[in-house]
Amino acid sequence: MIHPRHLFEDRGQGHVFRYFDELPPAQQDELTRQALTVDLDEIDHLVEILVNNPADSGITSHNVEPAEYISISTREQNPQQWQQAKAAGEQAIRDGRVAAFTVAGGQGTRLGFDGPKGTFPVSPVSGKPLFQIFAEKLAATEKRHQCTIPWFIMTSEGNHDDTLSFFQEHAYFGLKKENIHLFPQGTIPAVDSNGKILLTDKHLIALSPDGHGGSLRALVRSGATQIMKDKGIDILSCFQVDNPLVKCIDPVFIGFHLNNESQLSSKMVEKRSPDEKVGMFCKKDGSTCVIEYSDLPVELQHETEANGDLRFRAGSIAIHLFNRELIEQLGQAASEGSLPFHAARKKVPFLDTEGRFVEPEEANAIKFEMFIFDALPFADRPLVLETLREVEFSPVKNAEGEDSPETSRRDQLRKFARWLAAAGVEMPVNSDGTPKMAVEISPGFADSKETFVAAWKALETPPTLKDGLVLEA
Ligand code: UD2
Repeated sequence: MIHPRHLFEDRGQGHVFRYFDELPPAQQDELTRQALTVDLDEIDHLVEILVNNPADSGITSHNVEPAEYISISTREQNPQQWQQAKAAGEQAIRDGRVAAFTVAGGQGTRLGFDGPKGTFPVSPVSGKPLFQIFAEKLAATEKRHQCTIPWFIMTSEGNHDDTLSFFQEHAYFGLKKENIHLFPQGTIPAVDSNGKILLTDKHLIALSPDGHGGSLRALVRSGATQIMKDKGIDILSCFQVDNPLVKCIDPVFIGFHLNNESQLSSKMVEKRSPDEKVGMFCKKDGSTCVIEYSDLPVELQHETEANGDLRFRAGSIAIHLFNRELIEQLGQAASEGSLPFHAARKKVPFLDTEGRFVEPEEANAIKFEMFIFDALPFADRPLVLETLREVEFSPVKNAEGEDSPETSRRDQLRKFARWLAAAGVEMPVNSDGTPKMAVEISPGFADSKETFVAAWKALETPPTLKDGLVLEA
């Protein structure tokens, strides 16, 4: 076999092995192992199209319009359609056709939390971590529908071991270990502005996760799609690790997906302002897609309709249903028709030509990432369903301000207060709608307003509401 050193030299990337001869054998092995993971054809291609000849996004007011979506208002106008969707979704869940998938490979730098983000304590009273909230929601669905929901979790090289240990230490939060599948996503080297692969040490390539879009490749490579196939699972319910309000498995959404014979369905909420940093569902050259906030011209983001609503208001909350076949098709590494890469300029510490370690003050490198929503233009009959932000979206992204632990805690408490109110228990609230007492409802007790009302009414002696109460199964 040709040593990767020669392959790198042939592609003008021989500097990666500059220190090879002086390295101890273990470090030579490590560098060789890393080098073997690098697809040099792919790097050449990305450098050519994203570094040497970057094209602009090509997005103008002439080729982009808002995507169509099923408005939440149709739930009142056509309740039968929504009930029928729910029944169809529940049937698919009972038939064992659905698995869950969490993308949890991100580095979580904005939150400033040291550890995998899924281990972040997020529930408002008991401080349960995000992973536990999801596990309890999945367990509740399994119990209700007498089914098994395999759970796939994509980690990254940087957090895989810590994530696995966390699940082991907590006995998989009561789920069956054999139904939880953790696998790391792929990596890709960062390059400098001349397209040269960066080193972070004499024996280490500057590798970073290949974006949440890397999940499609990782699902195929890890054998997850094969497991799904063997179990007769054809729908994957995908969500991000940062949002405790997510309905991990939503029968209504699944029903709409099935009834529409969609290969890929997504949820949206109305953007809270033109500047909110979420991607928007659009149609570009006739295909449904998500355009990131940084790529849609600002004037389009501010456009309003006659009634004052934002024209591009369909914000992506990164909740999708994928048909297994679409993942199998798009997850073939570096195939024609696989997801495109995006380039981002970032600060990446590196080893300079003199072998000195440099921590740059300015962006010095280009990282390549795929985005999962770029599968939309490849999907047959994509569907976008509206949901309510207060019901389903309050992520933990930033240490402070919007989308922070504080706002997520507030939104969880408000949601629980609304469930209590629906059961006839009014909680005193502050002027901003936040309850004066912190009461938490665990997913094992109830995981929706309807199930809460039923569970509360079934209690022989309902507990007295007090600050710090946690309702458990
Ligand atoms: C994402 C979306 C944004 C909006 C928002 C909603 C992109 C580019 N933007 O913004 O449009 O939908 O979410 O919350 O997606 N992850 C990986 N591997 C990676 C990178 C990320 O698994 O290589 C995971 C990460 O663990 C997290 C999710 O993907 O669960 C989102 O990552 P992010 O926080 O970087 O995305 P954000 O908030 O910029």
